[in-house]
Amino acid sequence: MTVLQQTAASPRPVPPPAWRPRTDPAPLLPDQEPFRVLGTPAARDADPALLKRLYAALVLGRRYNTQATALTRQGRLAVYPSSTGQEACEVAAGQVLAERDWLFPSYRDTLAAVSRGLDPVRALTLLRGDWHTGYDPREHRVAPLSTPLATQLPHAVGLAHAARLKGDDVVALAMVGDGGTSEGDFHEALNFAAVWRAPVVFLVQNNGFAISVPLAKQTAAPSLAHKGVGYGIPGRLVDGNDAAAVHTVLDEAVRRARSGGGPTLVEAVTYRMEAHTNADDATRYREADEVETWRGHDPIALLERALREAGQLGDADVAAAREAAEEMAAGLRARMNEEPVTDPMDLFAHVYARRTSQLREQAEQLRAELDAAEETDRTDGTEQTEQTEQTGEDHR
Ligand SMILES: Cc1ncc(C[n+]2csc(CCOP(=O)(O)OP(=O)(O)O)c2C)c(N)n1
Ligand SMILES: [Mg+2]
Repeated sequence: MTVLQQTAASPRPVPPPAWRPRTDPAPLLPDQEPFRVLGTPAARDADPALLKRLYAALVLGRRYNTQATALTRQGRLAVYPSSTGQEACEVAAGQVLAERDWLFPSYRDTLAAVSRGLDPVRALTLLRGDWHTGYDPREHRVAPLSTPLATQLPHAVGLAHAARLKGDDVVALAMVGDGGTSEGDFHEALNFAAVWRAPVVFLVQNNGFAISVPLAKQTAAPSLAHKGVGYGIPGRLVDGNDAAAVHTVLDEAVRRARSGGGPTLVEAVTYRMEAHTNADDATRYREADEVETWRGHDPIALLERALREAGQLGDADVAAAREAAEEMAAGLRARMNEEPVTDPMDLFAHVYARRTSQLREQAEQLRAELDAAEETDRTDGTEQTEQTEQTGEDHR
């Protein structure tokens, strides 16, 4: 019995015509296999200058990841969620947007923000635990690196929708992990984006894990790209380690959004090569063989091989990319080794436009404690000097 027959025979009111699907779901369905460019005939059509730019950015990005991880071991960085192995997604996301567009990264997407032009040290301020976001989001149009999962997605939709209402030509690209697609915010963001036809692109980096939870325990969906279909959003599946493919798919999605075509959900299939962060031990929940298999699908090696085979990259280019990466890493080390100047009172800055009574009270309490500590230091210092003068002792 169809719904119509059912309603005709029953005393229930006939639903309005809008119950019918308004969109043919077929074109929304993602391809069965992730889209690839490198090693396929599509590589012949790719712009060699773009591919070389992506290659240099990948080499730089990998070095950024290894350097930031080293800084956690040296106690210079509290935590670093590395994107090693995911650089193709990071770099493509960082470079595909126009200057007027907005990027909404998660905590793992520092590299995307840096690829978009953000200062590498400022990008790490939050992860060093020094200050709030660490950078002015308006400078490069990069929203704060979001630690609460998926909360950046409704923000991206709101910004994109507001921009369109104002007549501004702005696209928002929002990044989220596979685990983040189980969050309510993910679903709310997709629904609003679709209903409003907001100029937004969702990039899901499916890196196989949400900390220790593998994808198979996270979802029973055919793919994460399929999750768009229920909202009327087309899903695209792409090889997340193929920088040329990720850039192509994101570029198409950005163009579509810009021309009023609405949102796209892109799932990039990739792999988290390192532990979740430096605070995690991935050997407790996954096999070394799996990691080795993915090492054979390394985003830098894939692009380097394709470019070399096409005669578009030589030893000198590779050496230049590596040299630039070492230079960046040396600069990052030097600057991260400087002692940061912080004011504990900044804890209360930029939380609310107008401070709540509780926050005012807490700020006053902290101010009093800091003043008292300063006073103790000062009197201790004076007593120490007086003692030294009296006894002639020097406690160095
Ligand atoms: C709302 C919320 N719930 C839980 C957490 C704790 N948490 C931090 S990272 C993480 C896993 C996220 O996995 P995924 O979305 O796949 O991103 P990935 O770390 O793999 O990039 C969880 C559960 C959080 N940060 N925010
Ligand atoms: Mg993940």
